[in-house]
Amino acid sequence: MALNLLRKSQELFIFLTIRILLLVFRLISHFKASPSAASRRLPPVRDPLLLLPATQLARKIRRREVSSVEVVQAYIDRIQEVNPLINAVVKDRFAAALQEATQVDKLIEEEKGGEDVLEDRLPLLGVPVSIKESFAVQGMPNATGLISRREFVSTSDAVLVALLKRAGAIPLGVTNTSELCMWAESNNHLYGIARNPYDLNRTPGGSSGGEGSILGAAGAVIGVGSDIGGSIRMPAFFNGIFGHKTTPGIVSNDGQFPPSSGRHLEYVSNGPMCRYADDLLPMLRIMAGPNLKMLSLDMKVDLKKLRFFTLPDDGGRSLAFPVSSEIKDMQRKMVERLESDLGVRVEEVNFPELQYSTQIWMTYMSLPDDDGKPPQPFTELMGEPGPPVKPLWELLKRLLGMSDHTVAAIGLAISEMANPAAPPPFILQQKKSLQEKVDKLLGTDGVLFCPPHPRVAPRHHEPLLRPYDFSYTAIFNILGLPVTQCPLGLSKEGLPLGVQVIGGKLQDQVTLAVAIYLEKTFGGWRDPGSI
Ligand SMILES: *[C@@H]1O[C@H](CO)[C@@H](O)[C@H](O)[C@H]1NC(C)=O
Ligand SMILES: CC(=O)N[C@H]1CO[C@H](CO)[C@@H](O)[C@@H]1O
Repeated sequence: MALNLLRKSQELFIFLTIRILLLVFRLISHFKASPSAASRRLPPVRDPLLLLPATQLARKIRRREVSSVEVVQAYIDRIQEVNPLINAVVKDRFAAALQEATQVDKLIEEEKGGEDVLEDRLPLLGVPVSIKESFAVQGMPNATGLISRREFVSTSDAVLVALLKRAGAIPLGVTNTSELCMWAESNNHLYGIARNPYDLNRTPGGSSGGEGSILGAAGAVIGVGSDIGGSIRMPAFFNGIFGHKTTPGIVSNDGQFPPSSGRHLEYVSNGPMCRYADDLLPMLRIMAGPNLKMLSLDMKVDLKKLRFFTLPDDGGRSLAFPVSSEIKDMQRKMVERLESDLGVRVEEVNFPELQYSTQIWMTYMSLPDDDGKPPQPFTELMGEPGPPVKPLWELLKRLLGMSDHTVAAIGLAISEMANPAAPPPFILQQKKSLQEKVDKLLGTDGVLFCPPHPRVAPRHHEPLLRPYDFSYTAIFNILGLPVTQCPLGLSKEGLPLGVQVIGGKLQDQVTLAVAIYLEKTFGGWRDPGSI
C-alpha cells in the first residue's frame, strides 16, 4: 500500500511537472496569438424570440404565430453576432436550415389535422438545434478536433440526431469540443479554442464546450452533448445552462467519434443541454427513442415526497482541489431555501470513498470488457486514421510548436503509459462500497445535491494545472446515475454558479422535476450580455 502510494505520488509529481512546464509554453504562445479578444464582451440579446424555450417556440410555430423561417433566421443572426467572439460553432448549415424551415412553414400551412396532431408527431417542428461535432450530422465534419481527420465528412446522421430531426428540429451547425472529447476545455488545433460567453478569458469547459458556449450565449436554445467524465455537466455549469446526463443505456451512443465500446458503454451517456429547464424532458423523450419505456418520464413527481441529501464536498482529501467557498455557500443557501419552500429536511451526507474518486474513474475507464479486451488506447485514436502516435515524441514536437495535438491530449496519452497492468483491488473495493451506499441512499425517491466542480469557469489553460478537478462529475459516470446540472445564479465576478442534482438509477424524471423547481426559484439562465 505504502509503496503503491509512493509510486503514485512520484507519477503525479512527474505528470504535474510536465504539465507546468507545458503550461508556461502554452501561455506564452497564447498571449502572443490573441491579445485583444479577451477584453470584449458579448452583446445583449435584443430579439425576444431568442428568449423563449424550444417547446414554446414549437407551439408558436404550429399556431402560425411565428414562422419557422423567422425563428431560424433569428438564431442565425445571433450566431453570426456572437460566434466570432466565442468560436463555439465550427461548421454551420445555415442555407440548408433555412430551406428546411421554409418546408416546415409550408407543411404547417397545409396540415389539416390541427395543432394536436402536429404536436404528437413533430413536437419540435421548426425549432433550431445545435449539435456537438463528435455526433454525426450528415454533411458536417466528422473530425472531433483532429487535424488528421480534417477532410472527414459524416455520410449519415447519428441515431439521436436522426430522432431529433424526425421530431422536426432543424440543426444549425456543429460545435467545438476538446481533442477527441477527452479534456476539460474545448480547444484543438483544427478549430481553435472556444470561449466562455460570461468572460472570454475563460473556458466554456469540455468536452461539450462549444455546445455550452453557444447555448450560454443565446446562439442556441437546445443542444446535445455526451458525457463520460462530466462533458455535459461541466460545460453546462461553466456556461450557466441546464445539462442532463441520462441514465446510461437509454440514449443511443451510435454515430459518434470516437466510438464507445466495451465497459465505456456503462459510463458514457448522452443527453440534452438547454437554456430552459422545461425543454429537458421533452428532449429526452425524443432522444430516448425506443428506450423511452425504460424510464418513467410520465410519472408525476411530488417534490414534497422526495428524500433530499446534500454532499458539500468529497471531504477535501481527493486529488481534486477543495471546493471554493462561493460554490459551497450557494449550495447551502439552496438547501435552506428548498427546506423552507417544500417543508422537507435535507440531510447532509459524506462518503469516505470519495477521496479516491479520481482513481476509481481511471481504474474503471481502463477495465477490459467481458471478453478481456482492453479499451482502445488513446494513442490509437489520436493517430486516426493513421498509426498510433508516440506520446513522448509528440511532447517534444509540441515543445517546438510542431505537433498537431494539444497539450491535454498528449498529457493524457502519457498518463495512459502509467496505467497499472491490473486494476488495484483496493480501488475496486472502494467503488463497490460507494455504489452500495449511494444506491441504497437514493432508491427511487432520493435526490442528492453535489458541487459540479471545485470552482467556477477557470481561465483558459488553467485546467492543465488542476487536471483532477473533473472528479466531482466523473464519479457519477462510474456509479451509472442520472444527473441534471442546474444553474444557481452568478458569482461576485458574474460567472455561473450551479449544482448537480443526482437521482437513483433510471429515475431521470426526479432530477428533471427538481431542475424545474430550481429554475423557478433561482432564475435559471441569465443573458451574459446584460450582466
Ligand atoms: C466517422 O468516422 C468514423 C471513423 O473514421 C467512421 O467509422 C464513421 O462511419 C464516420 N461516420 C459517418 C456518419 O460518416
Ligand atoms: C478561432 C478559430 O480558429 N476559428 C476556426 C474555427 O473553425 C473554423 C472551421 O474550421 C475555422 O474557419 C475558424 O478559423
